[in-house]
Amino acid sequence: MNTPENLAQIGVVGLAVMGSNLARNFASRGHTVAVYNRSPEKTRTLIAEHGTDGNFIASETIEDFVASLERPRKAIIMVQAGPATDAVISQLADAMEDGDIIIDGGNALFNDTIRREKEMAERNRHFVGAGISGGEEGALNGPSIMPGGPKESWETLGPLLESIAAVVDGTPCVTHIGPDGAGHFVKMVHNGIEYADMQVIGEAYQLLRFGAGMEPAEIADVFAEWNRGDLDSYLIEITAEVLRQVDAETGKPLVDVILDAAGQKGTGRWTVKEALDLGVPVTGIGEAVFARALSSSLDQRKAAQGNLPTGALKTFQELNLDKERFVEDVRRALYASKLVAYSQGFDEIKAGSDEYGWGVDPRDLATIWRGGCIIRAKFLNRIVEAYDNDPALPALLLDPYFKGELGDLIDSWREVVIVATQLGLPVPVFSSSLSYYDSLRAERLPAAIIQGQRDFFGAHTYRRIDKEGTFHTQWSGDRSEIES
Ligand code: NBP
Repeated sequence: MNTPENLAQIGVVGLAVMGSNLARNFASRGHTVAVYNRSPEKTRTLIAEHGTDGNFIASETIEDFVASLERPRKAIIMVQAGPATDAVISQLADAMEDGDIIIDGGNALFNDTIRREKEMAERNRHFVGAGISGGEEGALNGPSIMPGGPKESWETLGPLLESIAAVVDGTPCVTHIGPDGAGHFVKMVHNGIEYADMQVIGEAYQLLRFGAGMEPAEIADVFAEWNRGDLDSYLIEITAEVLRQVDAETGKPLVDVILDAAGQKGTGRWTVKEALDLGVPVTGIGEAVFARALSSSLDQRKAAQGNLPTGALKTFQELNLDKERFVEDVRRALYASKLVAYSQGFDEIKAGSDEYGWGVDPRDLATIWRGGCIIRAKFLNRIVEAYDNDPALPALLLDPYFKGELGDLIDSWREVVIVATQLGLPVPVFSSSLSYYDSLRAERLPAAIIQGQRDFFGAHTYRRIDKEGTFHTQWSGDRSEIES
């Protein structure tokens, strides 16, 4: 029988990579942690290996697990997203009582979170969908946490989550994002931005390796150097580590023996699908998702390799490029493309927040993404400042600081896209981001032609720049214009 003194403040269900590390994190901050996993072996392993690192209460049934939690009970689910999460929610809700809090820390689709919260509210259970970023290391030492759900749950949960989150400049990387699915929506877009961030780094590598002909170890030094400037970030840092790694079996750089087919678990794809529904052009994230898909189309790539006309390509030497200058140009192109991806990601978050009535503050996100998560970067401080200066900023790119940066970056960015084309090297995010940038600032877009075509074949009408109203040209008649 559990007495109030030996009850757990928090419970974790699902003790695979993320759950076991999160449970250890809670225990290391002095909390008593209840732990449960469907197959008891994982629970036993956790207790055998780390049971003495803190106070754990291990259970082998969900009922015992729930009974070991202090009221209101708080249990974080860290199981596979989808049906497994629904199964665990249902078991927990059955064993819990009114006012208890179920937190889903997995990568759930935000629409599922909205549905689950409604279902739980009907049963007087609080449900909080919380995005957790930082992978295994973050879960153990301090992740970035994006909880949604009811504000009143945050009052109870806040201090617990703050105690395990990463901390930057004294601020924990967690805050209440907004109601129901807001937390998981924001985590989804975070992951989408992560896809774009990884891809632009990949494109920079590709240009230095197969354009400038640099070796992986030399490129690792370049990335390490970049990590001391504006691009200072976790992803740049680990890229240098990956590039330095030598394969023990072959003695080759590890990057040369890894199959170049990128995997994905779905959050990038969801970001793009949702952006399509919201009508927000997240071209950088979209190209990054498609680049992974293309890389994995191995049969198609094999059929095309050496088998399609290239046109008159040039070599790096033929282009008479200075290597040092080119490296700097590539850094600038990467930075500019990354800026576009973040600007687009924040646009999607604003559109989602408006659509679902969440009231998400973009400044909060830039703040809690500074530590713990995969896209943590020095650059996020600048985003915080941008929203401090103008909370209603129409686009991140229009912030005066970033505009100034773009003024310094733009010539190199254009040059790199031109050179990549001449070398025949793919730079989908560098080039599409530049097109997005040029589209955004264009005085006139070819959309006028599209409106003309639509009116021609489907009488879809158009608006004019010089007067109010909608108009139609009688294309199959005398081609006079009528107001419709
Ligand atoms: P996995 O996503 O690999 O899931 C494994 C866990 O789910 C095990 O504990 C397993 O129990 C449990 N599980 C399954 Br599968 N089906 C179940 C069911 N029907 N009932 C109960 N439990 C079930 O674990 P993970 O990689 O630790 O990730 C956990 C969550 O965190 C996921 O939603 C993931 O997307 C998210 N996430 C992961 C990362 C990361 O870096 N890995 C980062 C951020 C978020 P068993 O042991 O009995 O099979």
